[in-house]
Amino acid sequence: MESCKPGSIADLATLANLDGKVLLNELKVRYQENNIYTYVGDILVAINPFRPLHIYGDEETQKYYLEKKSANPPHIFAIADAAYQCMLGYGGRIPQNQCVLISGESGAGKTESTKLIIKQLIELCRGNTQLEQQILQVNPLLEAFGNARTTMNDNSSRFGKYIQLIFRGEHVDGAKISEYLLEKSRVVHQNRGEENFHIFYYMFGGLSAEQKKSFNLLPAGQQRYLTNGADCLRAEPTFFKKQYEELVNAMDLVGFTDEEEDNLFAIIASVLHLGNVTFNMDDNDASFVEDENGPVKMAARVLGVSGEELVGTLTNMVTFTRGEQIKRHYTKAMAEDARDAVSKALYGRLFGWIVNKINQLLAPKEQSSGEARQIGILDIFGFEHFEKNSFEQACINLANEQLQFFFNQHVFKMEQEEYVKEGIDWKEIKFVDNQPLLNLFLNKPIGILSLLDEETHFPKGTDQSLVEKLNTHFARNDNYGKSAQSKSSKFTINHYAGKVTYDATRWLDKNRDSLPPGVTEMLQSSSNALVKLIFRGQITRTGTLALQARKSSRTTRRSKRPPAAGSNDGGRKRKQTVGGQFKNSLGILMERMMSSSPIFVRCLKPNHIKVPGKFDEKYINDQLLYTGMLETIKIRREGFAVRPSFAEFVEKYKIIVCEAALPGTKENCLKILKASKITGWQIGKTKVFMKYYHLDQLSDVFQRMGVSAIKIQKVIRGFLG
Ligand code: AOV
Ligand code: MG
Repeated sequence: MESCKPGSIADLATLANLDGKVLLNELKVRYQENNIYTYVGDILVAINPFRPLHIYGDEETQKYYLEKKSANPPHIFAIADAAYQCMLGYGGRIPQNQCVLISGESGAGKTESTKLIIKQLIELCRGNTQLEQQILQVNPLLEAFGNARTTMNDNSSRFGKYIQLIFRGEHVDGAKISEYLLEKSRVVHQNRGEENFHIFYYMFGGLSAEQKKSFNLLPAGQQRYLTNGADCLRAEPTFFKKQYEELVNAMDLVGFTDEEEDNLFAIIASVLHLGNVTFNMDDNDASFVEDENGPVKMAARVLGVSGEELVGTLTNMVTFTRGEQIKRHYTKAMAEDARDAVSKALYGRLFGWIVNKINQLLAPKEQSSGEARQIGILDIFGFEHFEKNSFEQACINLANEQLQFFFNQHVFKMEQEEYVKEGIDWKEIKFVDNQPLLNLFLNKPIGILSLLDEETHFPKGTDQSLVEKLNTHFARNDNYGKSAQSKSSKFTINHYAGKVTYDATRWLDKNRDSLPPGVTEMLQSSSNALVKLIFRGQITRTGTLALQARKSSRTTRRSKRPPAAGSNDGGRKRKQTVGGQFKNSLGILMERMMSSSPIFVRCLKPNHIKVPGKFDEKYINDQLLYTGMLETIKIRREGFAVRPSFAEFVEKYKIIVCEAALPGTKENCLKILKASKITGWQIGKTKVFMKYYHLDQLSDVFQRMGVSAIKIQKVIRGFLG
């Protein structure tokens, strides 16, 4: 074990004296020397530098090219290299699908890490194909539509994504993106100091005067959807223009047509017009559009629908009672909700369509031969804790709980179970199990999401009655805290990464995510081909297009809000709730992860204020604590990262005892281990348990025996990863 000056240890699992202080100091010194990457055995820790570091150029690309991990300092490129080599089954290993799981709170550097991994993976393939260039453009494209400035991160991902790169042999053959829960509510409302999705600002920076005119766009400062979060708009026209140009370039490269791009910008423009539509009420509380020749007309024109029809669907609904047609007017608040629901649906479906389109354009070629392997990269929205936390934050934080759970399962649970099963001498390493948190959210029928669904479907359910139910059911749950005030819409959850107080206002609506009646039919008849397309079918979370049955405009439901299309028709199947869908997609994601070999990257955020050079010890220490870093280091130090079966071990190391044909038995393993003079290993019932550093030590033994270095590399690689 090493014991050198602080900051010199590339792998924390080799630390001689391990405690929280030593760990923190080690990371601090390294960070101050711009060494943002550190290993914990096979796990990479990355601390956000918040400044461009020149460590991702050609030189590094070459350095981390089919190398042994210990050959170079820790680096995100080494993770790409390891994933690539393991996927291909370098050195006689069994080729296996890989997934890189990147965790960390909002602004810690997950998305940047994802992009760097993809960049290096493409370098490793070296096919120089059009497909590779397309894949590199996917991230900037998605970020324009799916990222936004928040108080925690200037380029915050407002959706989760799992990118699968599909390989045939050494070359990439296609890519597939799965997206999780775009935060659509941001389109119509942003909290103080936050922005709408980047695309809105890029558009104002980049569209020509004629284009803006053709969409009848008012200046950005007069767009209600862009001005409700910030006191004034960020004035960075050159930056936005550059971003716009890059986006259009990316869309062209990936394969979007000019017509598709035009239609797409028309939809964005229509959302802005909708945002400017205002309502008033007559003496009977019936709403009407304030200026029928104003924004609503523009919205209708750009959307390719009739202005009258749009006004109608925003302000009233038509019901049939005993064959008679009855018009029911919305109140002002209901009309505003209807307007925002249409905007969110337009944007959300547009995003779904973009992902779907990318998947079509980058799909693996069907005629490809050979078996396909994958490397998946998971980049979700990081743990969030704002002043105000709503349904979106609850889902985001649940996803983070799930990922932490998976990490625990893999690093602590499964590994230690194997030690017990194999009967080796092992002292259990404890870890904080967050299963109770997952149960609190996911249990049926008494979990937050189930109770939310129940309340959503219950005719008399309200946000308030939901909170009351939660308070009753979880009164004795240590991870749940009800508000001290009675009749409060707030409650607190004690997440693995800290306490978050949520406000349940509008949760039922958000979970229902319904459109006012008539909207779908209206948009299906649009003269904009893209509007027509995205409302023709239901774009599902997995990016597939499933045709939706046409809904009747009949409605019998009594509600103060515009009733849900599809949830109002008695015998027909209920529309799945947002929470329910999210739960399903998390489940699918976990299955995918379980069936591949995981590689973990832990991103840490050095300070709250997003500045370079500031290592906030307390803040980092909190993150080290809640991610279980000390325990992780301990298990990597004391555990046995390399666990070949007897047969595998004998096959690879029999040269040490100078025998060409040797059966893979326990006795023969012991014979080789003793001959090699390495110490610290254990032998189980079916496997040899070795430390990761034994690989290098065995390599030295080979060297002493005069076996050529190349050959050693090949043999040793068999156990790496
Ligand atoms: P996140 O993905 O983890 O947050 P990002 O990857 O967007 O965080 O990183 C936030 C910002 O930190 C970036 O926009 C960069 O300015 C900076 N940054 C991160 N990594 C690096 C790096 N390796 N080198 C230089 N700058 C970096 V969120 O999406 O909000 O959870 O949901
Ligand atoms: Mg991100």
